[in-house]
Amino acid sequence: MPEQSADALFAPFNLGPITLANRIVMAPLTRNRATHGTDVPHELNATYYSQRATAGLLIAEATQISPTGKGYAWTPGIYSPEQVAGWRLVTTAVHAKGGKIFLQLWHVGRFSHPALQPGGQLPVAPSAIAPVDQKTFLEDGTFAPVGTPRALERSEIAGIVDDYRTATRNALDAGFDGVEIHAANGYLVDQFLRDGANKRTDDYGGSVANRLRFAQEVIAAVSEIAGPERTGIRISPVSPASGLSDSDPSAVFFPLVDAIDAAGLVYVHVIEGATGGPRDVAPFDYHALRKRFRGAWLVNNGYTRETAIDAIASGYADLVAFGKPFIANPDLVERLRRNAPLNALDTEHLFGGGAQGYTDYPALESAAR
Ligand code: 8OZ
Repeated sequence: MPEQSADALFAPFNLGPITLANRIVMAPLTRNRATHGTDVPHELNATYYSQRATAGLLIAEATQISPTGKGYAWTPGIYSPEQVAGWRLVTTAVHAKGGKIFLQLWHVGRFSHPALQPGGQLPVAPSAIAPVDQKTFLEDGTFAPVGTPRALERSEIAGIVDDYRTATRNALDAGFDGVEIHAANGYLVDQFLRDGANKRTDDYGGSVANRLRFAQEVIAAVSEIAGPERTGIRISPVSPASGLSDSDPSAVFFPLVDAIDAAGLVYVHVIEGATGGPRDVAPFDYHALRKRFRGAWLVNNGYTRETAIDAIASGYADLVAFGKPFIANPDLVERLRRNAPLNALDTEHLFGGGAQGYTDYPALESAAR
């Protein structure tokens, strides 16, 4: 491939009302470094994100919209005034460096544990079906099986949709440029979509149209507050993440993307293959999916400099998200520009802890010393 086509990756992009400096996006990455006990973001988190502000867009890590939306120790929330103030530190630091940042809105559904839930209650889900052989980790640092959730009463669902609305308002108050609905990786929205996790007999389960209902209500609620032009969504059509199963992903995700298109969301963020794993885990026609959406197409999973350039230059994608490379390389954009070597990932300090393996990765100049 001629080197000049690399320019495609570094060209600005208009994402709704905001202009991104380049096509490189920092994927949302769970790091479990919020304040213990309150799930409030703090200065260290602001440093981490601002170090990476040269990304065209940062998508801040999955953030629970309510106490019941939590499934792991020390993940941040966006439902208390203290959390909003903590996130404001992050957005202010990123904006000071000229960056743009969205917040990923998260409800884990069944992927939780009573010890992480208010009042030690069971986690909630579309149906009382446990994920297969899944563990999470608790605030005492131990791992525990996620167990069987409680099926939501139909009358409870509108309250959760309302929590998305409130969380969106809070995210905007905190200074985010927009929000991403987390509909991927086996969490609550994904659980409603899949026939392996959703066995409801009311109008939220059964037919594809019914299984899409919750996602569509969340999309409507979030975009009512943020505007569709500041609302994106992340999906993972074939990822077996969190032990999720589904008999026919195309039957769900083609009409879902049609609904996202009709709602006018600004981007679809698609994880191709198994999240953080093999891209070829199951066949799926991503190009056909892409053709159904008129907005920006953001792709993710195992992209390299070469495959990212190709995805943009060929016109398949508008934006490419990088996960692990952004953890280890705060200046990933500059490294990709120069085709410079990347730092190795410190896998010991991914989840929880302090600055080590978080804000201490060297940028190019200091790496060269
Ligand atoms: C890794 C560990 C915990 C959570 C996801 C939010 O997969 C996550 C997550 C990833 O979307």
